[in-house]
Amino acid sequence: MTGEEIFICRDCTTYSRDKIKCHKCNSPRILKHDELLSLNIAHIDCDAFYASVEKSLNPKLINKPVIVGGGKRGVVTTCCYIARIKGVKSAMPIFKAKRLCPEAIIIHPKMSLYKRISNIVFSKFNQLTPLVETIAFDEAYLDFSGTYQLHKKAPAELLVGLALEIEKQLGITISIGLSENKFLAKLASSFEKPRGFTVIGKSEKLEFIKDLHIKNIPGVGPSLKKKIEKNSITTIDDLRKLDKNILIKSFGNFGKTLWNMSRGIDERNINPASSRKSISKETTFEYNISDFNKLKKILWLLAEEVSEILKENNIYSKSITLKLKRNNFKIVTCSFTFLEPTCLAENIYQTAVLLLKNKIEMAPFRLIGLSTSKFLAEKQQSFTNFKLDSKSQKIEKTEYAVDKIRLKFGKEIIKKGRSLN
Ligand code: TTP
Ligand code: MG
Repeated sequence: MTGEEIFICRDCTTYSRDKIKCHKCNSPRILKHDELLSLNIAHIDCDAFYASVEKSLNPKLINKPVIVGGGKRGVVTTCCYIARIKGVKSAMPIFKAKRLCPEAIIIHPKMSLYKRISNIVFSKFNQLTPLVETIAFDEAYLDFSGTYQLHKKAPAELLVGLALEIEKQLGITISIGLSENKFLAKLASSFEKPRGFTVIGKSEKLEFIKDLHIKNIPGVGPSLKKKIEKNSITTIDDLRKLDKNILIKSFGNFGKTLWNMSRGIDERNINPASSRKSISKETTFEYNISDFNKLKKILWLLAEEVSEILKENNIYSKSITLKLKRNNFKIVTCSFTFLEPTCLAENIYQTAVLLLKNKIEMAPFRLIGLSTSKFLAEKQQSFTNFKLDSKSQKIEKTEYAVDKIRLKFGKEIIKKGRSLN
């Protein structure tokens, strides 16, 4: 190692004087590294996410093996680390999991609950940096470049505080990887799960990656893996020995990426979904349409598509715009600002119908489009004071229940009457 080692206590966030125990709280959980103050890219993944949420809501489950899954497909969606010790894994048939861990408590997934907790976790990410790239419900990249000016704290210190806050408020744990790019940060976060915090600095990155299998490189899927392995290349170190031009000749543009990654170089930026200005969907008709009910049906399909993208990206929209192209090719638009930001198809649809109603006398139309904009990464209320009126609650509950079923059985399994001909 080079430079001076920095120590941060992971239990009280103090800059410790001692690398073995915190001088303030005596905790042995000391984060230490000589590049701790200069690394900006973090990857965060919640530990056994669905199972941890279940445990956080039912203290009786805390020391028990918990499996989330079951249902028609009968597989393990995820399980806690106690069940993992017994060999239970995601995607394993439940009957097999029960054989390995007969005492396991099996819980059916509650997607809307996990989604809400995920929203709270992401709102905490967004308080630290605007550059948050959502990868999954429980996983994101965070870019802390430039945040020192805002917080007067190094990313490592902010991240230690974040992990403690999430544990205290939500009763779940996260694992953190901190490095100079996405590839290394992601490897780091998986290194000492659960409740891990791994730092990969410039000085040790080659040592860290050299023995890893090439499948750890982002973009190396099963078929590319086979192709690379044909040349007796299995580890990242094997790959690093290959000439750049040979890699480019064999793998095109991705050859350059492979050359870079094998040296721990990753040029990908962090892409926050909320930097998108708008999410739009539109349909051009074969024949012009004047019929209000027909147009409403199409609006519902568009609202569902837009809503799906919002939900996938964990974002809420404050504004909606209806676009109509008239018979004479002139485009008419009208917008509405929601009182409460939304990602629900039902809310988007109902508002779009009102907008359409105001413009229906301009029919026939050749095209209809829906666009949402002014995004927020959260719903503006905290989880605890989250109170919708009972009708809105019912809409939200129903929609998330439908999403959950579609996630499991495919989109076609449930269709609203209004979308059918
Ligand atoms: P993961 O982050 O892959 O898994 P995890 O959080 O349960 O465990 P860990 O990160 O500690 O290894 O996935 C996040 C959630 O996504 C998980 O809790 C359940 C869900 N999930 C599925 O629905 N299907 C799957 O195949 C997997 C792996 C996860
Ligand atoms: Mg996870």
